[in-house]
Amino acid sequence: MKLELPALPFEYNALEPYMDAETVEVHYDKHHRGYLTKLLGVLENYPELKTREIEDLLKNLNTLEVSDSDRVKIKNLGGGFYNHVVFWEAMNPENEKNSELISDIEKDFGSVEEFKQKFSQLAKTHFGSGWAWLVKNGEGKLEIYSLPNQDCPLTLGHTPVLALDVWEHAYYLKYKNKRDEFVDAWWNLIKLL
Ligand code: MN3
Repeated sequence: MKLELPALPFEYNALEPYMDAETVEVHYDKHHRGYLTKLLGVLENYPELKTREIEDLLKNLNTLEVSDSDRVKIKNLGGGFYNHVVFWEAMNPENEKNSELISDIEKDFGSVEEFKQKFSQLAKTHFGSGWAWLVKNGEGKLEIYSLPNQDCPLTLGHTPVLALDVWEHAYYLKYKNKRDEFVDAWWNLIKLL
């Protein structure tokens, strides 16, 4: 994916009532856009990196020829840009059940319900800002974990499948401090399962 903000694949109000239009608008147009804008600012010093794809930058984060402080910025801002794309795509109301993903989940977690419980638990108990992730590891097996801040599984050599943003900006306007309610409601937006 190029370093350009993809259009949100649905209207701001398309996720009501589980995610309110104001939250989606601020989250996409301010937070998500802001990560990309700031990333491009950092990359002004590295013209060659500006031409590369975001996945490439995050996979090779630890070997990029940049200063240590810029590496941290690229991790935070590049992750912030990429992670939100995964987040929005997974909630697209046009998504259809993905039978291949469902059978992989059944193989690796027993059942979709067991998977949802474990993933929800991670999202609810992650301390501070971060994300819950479902990824495919290097052996092609599904794994779940949470990561802090905007850390991205691509940097660990994993391929993101599903992502749930548990930064307060993802839910605070509607759910206030009740992250648990937000996590439970979020599954209604995941048509893939
Ligand atoms: Mn966010």
